[in-house]
Amino acid sequence: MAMTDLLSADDIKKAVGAFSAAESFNHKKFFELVGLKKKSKDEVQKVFHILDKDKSGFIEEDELKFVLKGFIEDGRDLSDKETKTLLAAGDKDGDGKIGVE
Ligand SMILES: [Ca+2]
Repeated sequence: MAMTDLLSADDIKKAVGAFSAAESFNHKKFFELVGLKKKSKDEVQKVFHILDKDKSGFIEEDELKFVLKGFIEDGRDLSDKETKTLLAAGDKDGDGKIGVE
């Protein structure tokens, strides 16, 4: 399954483009722009599984860094600072990775 089967290619472009500047990434705004907020839990889980490249069931720090590339091929890499912020926001139990919940 490709990301564009779940989300509109236009929305993905818009969302990734909105955070093209360094240190500008805001995951809440990104999920809203990309249309994920309107998706069902099931669809959000499918997106999660696309981003979980090694199929570990978790999104680890090295997968988060390239999270925008998971949405669109020419998405930029997140900076280490952005990756850490995003990890902290999504990592509810503090184990250094993000689960599907
Ligand atoms: Ca993983």
